[in-house]
Amino acid sequence: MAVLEHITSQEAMALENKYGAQNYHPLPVVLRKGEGVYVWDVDGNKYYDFLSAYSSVNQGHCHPKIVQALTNQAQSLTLTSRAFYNDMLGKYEKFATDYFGFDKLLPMNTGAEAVETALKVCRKWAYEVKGIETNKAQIIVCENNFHGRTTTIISFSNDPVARKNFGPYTDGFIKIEYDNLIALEDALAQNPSVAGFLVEPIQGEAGVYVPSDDYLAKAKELCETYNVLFIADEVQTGIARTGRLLATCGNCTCENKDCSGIPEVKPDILILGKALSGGVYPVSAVLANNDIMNVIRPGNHGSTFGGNPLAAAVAIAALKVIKDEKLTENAYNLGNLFRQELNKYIKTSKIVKLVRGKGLLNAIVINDHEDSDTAWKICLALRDKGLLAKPTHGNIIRFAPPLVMTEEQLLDCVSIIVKTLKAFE
Ligand code: IF1
Repeated sequence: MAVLEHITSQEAMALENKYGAQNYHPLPVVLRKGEGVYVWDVDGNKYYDFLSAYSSVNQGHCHPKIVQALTNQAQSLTLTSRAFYNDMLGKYEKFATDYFGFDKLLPMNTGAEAVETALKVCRKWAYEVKGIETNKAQIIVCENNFHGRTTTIISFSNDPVARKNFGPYTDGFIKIEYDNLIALEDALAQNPSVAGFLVEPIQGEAGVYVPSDDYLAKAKELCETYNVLFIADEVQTGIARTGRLLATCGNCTCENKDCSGIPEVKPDILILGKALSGGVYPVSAVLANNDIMNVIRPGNHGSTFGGNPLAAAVAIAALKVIKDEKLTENAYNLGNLFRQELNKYIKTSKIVKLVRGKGLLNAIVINDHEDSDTAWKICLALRDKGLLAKPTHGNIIRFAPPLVMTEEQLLDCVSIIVKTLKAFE
């Protein structure tokens, strides 16, 4: 078989199974093409994408403006490394810092790298600005967090599958319950060497767990009281996904006046990834103001690819699409509609306990124990009806379509989902 020849689903899956490391358990569907809210498999079957590459493809698959920016830039300059200046990085840094309201941006590639960067910035700030004793800085994290796959990040995960047999682990993290302000205040009061609090505004991997309305704002206040940096990991929740430009909405510039009464929170350090490129290219970033970011000096941190001109061009285009197409507002409105429609069905459902989420980051909880395979079977049935979603934690199914969906398409999807679920009652 020639490597570039058209292959069947069975062949593609067999190749990955034989030659690829087995670090994933994908839903059996082999995709070949994507456009907007749709993807197609190798046999030409069309599906609604209800995962959006874990909230990366917020702008829709292969958005023509983002792809155009990619191809234009690819024809003039792709990579210089940071040994030299390039003519795109500064433009992107100005654009993105204006867009999100911070003084400075540090460009990286993947979400995990950006989280690592934020942890390093926070620790250096702790020693050089706050005055914590060398090597004693602690960072508070939450139980059931997901921040990526590096050795330091999995050191403070409590998912045994992600962590077991990857030790020795990195020190310096204190784990507290999510959505628990008393636990946060206790940890701050008991540990004078705390440098930062790292938190997901909505816990994605934990099953789209939305905290109480005042949690983030109150947590930020506590951080201010104790002179501790509030670090928001918005890799998944950021960039319009939750019906706000950022789930913390710090200095939010979206025009959405009704944010369900949730107070705005401005993180000290903001971590972005995924949809920063619309899923076209790996682009991540850490944003902070000068009083924090200026602790980073030449040689302290870097990346061969971080800040490359291709990434810069793609990210500018991806962020423009969010505003031009009012995707924040669309996520907000369609998210409300989605939960409202699903709740009509859930009232009388025996198989689904509840739907939760914000904007177009939602999940349903299947009324079954965590290690049953019902959610997996539902996802296979959804696939057969033309909609792709993936279970998380056994009995939870995440629903996160591209934000370019129309109301008509969303209602079509609700009807597919409800019909499928009814067959499992
Ligand atoms: C995988 C979940 C999503 C993230 C937050 C950092 C990162 C992620 C809040 C790291 C990445 C991904 C990675 C993906 C599964 C996935 C995920 F199910 F695990 F929770 F999105 F929902 N911070 N999340 O969610 O970003 O280094 O991957 O670019 O397969 O591991 P990355």
